[in-house]
Amino acid sequence: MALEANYCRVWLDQPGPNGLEQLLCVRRTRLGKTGQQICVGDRVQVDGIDWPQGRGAIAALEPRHSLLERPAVANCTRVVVAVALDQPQLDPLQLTRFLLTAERTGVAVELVLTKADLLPAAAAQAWCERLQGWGYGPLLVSAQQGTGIDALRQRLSQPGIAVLCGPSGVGKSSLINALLPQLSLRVSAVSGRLQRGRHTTRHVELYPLAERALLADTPGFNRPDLPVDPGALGPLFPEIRQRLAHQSCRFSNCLHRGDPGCAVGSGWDRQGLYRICLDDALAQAERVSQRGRRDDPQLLDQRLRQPSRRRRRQDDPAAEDSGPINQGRAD
Ligand SMILES: Nc1nc2c(ncn2[C@@H]2O[C@H](COP(=O)(O)OP(=O)(O)OP(=O)(O)O)[C@@H](O)[C@H]2O)c(=O)[nH]1
Ligand SMILES: [Mg+2]
Ligand SMILES: [Zn+2]
Repeated sequence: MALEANYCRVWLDQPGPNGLEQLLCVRRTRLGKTGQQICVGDRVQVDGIDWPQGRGAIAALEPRHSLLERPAVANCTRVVVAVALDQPQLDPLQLTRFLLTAERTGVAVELVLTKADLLPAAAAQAWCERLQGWGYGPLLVSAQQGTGIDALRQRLSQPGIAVLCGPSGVGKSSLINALLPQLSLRVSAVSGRLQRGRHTTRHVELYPLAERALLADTPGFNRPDLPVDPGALGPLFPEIRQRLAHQSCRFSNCLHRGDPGCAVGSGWDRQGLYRICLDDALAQAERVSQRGRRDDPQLLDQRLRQPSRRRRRQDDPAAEDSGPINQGRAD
């Protein structure tokens, strides 16, 4: 359910004596040696249980069905990307990067537009229509006014693990508070000229929303990473998937840059955003291959497989804003 310093909080399949539902568990060193990292959402086996103290030890990690890399959540069945209509302003490039991360899991992706109370209804509706063109069915919500909360509850109450992710300050924790008022999670006002969030939520945590349905609150961050392989980018855009369902490009390694014989073609809304992401992914791949040529070429393959140092530091979302690499580009 949550990782707390050296402990994992584990929800039991069946309650223990006195109806105990959760245990605070240490990780067996064996898990560490095989290099297996436990994520929130993982199914684990627990032994050495001390029922009166509510303590135990994690002995084994079960295979995962899916993994959202950042924020790290295993076995999610639905990724809900939340962005605010205003405060902070909706940035289509940033939203696209969040959607790409969500699409990479292969599970259902949903889009929620928060703070609907801050825009006139017509402007909010215009965003909905634009995002429908991207292949999503956005849900308009306002945690402040209670709009859309019942519809959101319905979407998220199916068995499984839903993850709420998105930039800091868009109101993720506020939405969970609206769904589960008894929690009263900490929220804080956006600040500065750009109305940025303040990284209020610091850890991923799962909350039971309905029978067998869990919902994760996650720390917001501003710039999700792109896939390492530029060729993997296209299929993460529903618009490209849809076009390629009817026709294929002349070359199987086509990067859909409008070359002759490309079936994706032009004139779609996110074409410019796709090109920006593609150029970033190509530049990133070039940097990796240059480093690989300088050092041991065998490292290259490994580097492609390993999460970046930046990603490994994700437990500290505040560190995220420190480097020039994180200065978001305006769309
Ligand atoms: N006007 C308006 N403000 C909202 C709404 N939902 C949340 N807010 C405000 O937005 C600010 C940020 O909300 P949080 O819930 O802390 O945002 P978050 O996405 O959890 O942020 P991080 O934990 O930093 O990722 C708070 O001041 C909330 O009161 C809404 O529907 N309308
Ligand atoms: Mg929060
Ligand atoms: Zn193509």
